[in-house]
Amino acid sequence: MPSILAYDLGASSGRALLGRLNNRTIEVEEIHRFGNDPVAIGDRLQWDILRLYHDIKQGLLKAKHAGETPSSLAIDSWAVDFGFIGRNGELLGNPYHYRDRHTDGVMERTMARLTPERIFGRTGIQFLPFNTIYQLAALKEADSPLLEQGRHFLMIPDLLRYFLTGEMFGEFSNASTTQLYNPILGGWDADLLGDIGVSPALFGTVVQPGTRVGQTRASLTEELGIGTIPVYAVAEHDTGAAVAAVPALERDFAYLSCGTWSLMGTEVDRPVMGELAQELNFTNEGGVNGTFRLLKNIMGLWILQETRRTWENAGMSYGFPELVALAEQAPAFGSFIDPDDPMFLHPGDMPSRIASYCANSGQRAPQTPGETVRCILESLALKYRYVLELTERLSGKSFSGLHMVGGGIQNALLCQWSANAIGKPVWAGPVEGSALGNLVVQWIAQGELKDIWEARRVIRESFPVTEYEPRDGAAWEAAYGKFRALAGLS
Ligand code: ADP
Ligand code: LRH
Repeated sequence: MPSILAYDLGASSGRALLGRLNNRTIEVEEIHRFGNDPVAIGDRLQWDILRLYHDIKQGLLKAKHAGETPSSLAIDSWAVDFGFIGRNGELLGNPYHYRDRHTDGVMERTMARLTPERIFGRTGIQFLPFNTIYQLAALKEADSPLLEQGRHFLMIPDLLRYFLTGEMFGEFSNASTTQLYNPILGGWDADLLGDIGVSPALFGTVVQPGTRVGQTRASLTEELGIGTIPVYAVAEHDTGAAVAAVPALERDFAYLSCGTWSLMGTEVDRPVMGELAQELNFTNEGGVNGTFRLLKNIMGLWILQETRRTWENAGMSYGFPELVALAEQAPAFGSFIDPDDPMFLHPGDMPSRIASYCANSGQRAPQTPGETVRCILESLALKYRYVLELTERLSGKSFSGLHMVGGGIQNALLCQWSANAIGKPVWAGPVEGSALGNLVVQWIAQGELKDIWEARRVIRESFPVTEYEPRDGAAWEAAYGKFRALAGLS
């Protein structure tokens, strides 16, 4: 059985997985893992896009050295970010990181001018300050040469795919995250683009997940000494890929894609675009098979990543397992933060920000690394409960437990505390949700798997799922009340 190749690029790291479908069992081999470190230059924070392309080529070389000739490949990545191609076919500038401060205040100004009803009513997408629409509006306000000289807008996976194939296509799941894609009209929203003064001519064809969109170009195959490989568009939004891989056997399931971000919600057949969805700031991101992800972003393990980086810069180096062990030894329910407070969005000294949050809310600030990490993880688990309750309210569904996928499930303490907080079981697995979702969409496109439900069954049979039963109900119930009051969550 030939192998296929999936590249999954998260905001903190990327990996290349070779997958093989053997008698309804998926076998995977991670052939390349690489850091994805953004680079700050002056006031700007940018992605090192050429390094990411270099690592994609490294994945192809490692496959070759392992004696593998993948019969197809696809890329998924984090959402919302993009680059422009100029009239000579070359990339103009380095793509900005969505945490760059050039969008500060832009969402508020754009909402005031266009009205939230118009933006949400045309897209069904939640208001996040870094959505592509506000990044483009920021470039417009700053009179960026990119908008004058750009000829084609490509999102990150589309851009890397363009480097590989020379072909330019957008993809539905990732396009939906821009807040410029209209799911009712089924295309880019030219009126919204007009509202922010950006030409719709920059935006090209959007294909559905599972479309073949070219093959590796001759210059690349010659450079690497490999054969030509067909290239697919999958659910190129990593969260879309992760949800495709949730090993749920029932239709109405709740998921938490747990990595740099925590994305929690449920899958729906049609976008939920009413007043309540807008008021609760839920989103309807495009998925596979015409489905939508009704979900909410939660700031996630980003806060822990930045905490770790802050300590590392100060000469204290901790691995994630070590931080989890310190948290476990610290006293329970010392202090809480609302992880989604905007003060935690941008890179920086998270331990100090947590201390300020606690001071401002009349709490004792965590004093030790263990107390700090415990505060982050308990607060996340409590926020999961809050968002799960909102998801039930909005969708009218009732969930018997929560599926968790992604790198964050290696943190067994977080999984257990999530179960405790929601008072329901957590089913954790698989870790490499996005890469697996990427693989199965390629197999569906090639007729190797029937549809997404067969894919989920095969994933369920191929990878272990760890069940965490809820514990300490009364203590977590009391903590939830305190957390909600502190965070002002009615
Ligand atoms: P992304 O794809 O968004 O870059 P991942 O899905 O790779 O993120 O998840 C990264 C997160 O997983 C880290 O922030 C960290 O909190 C957690 N993590 C990774 N490895 C471990 C580990 N061995 N123990 C506990 N947590 C871990
Ligand atoms: C997770 C993710 C998330 C987006 C964010 C920008 O990696 O794609 O779904 O909101 O990055």
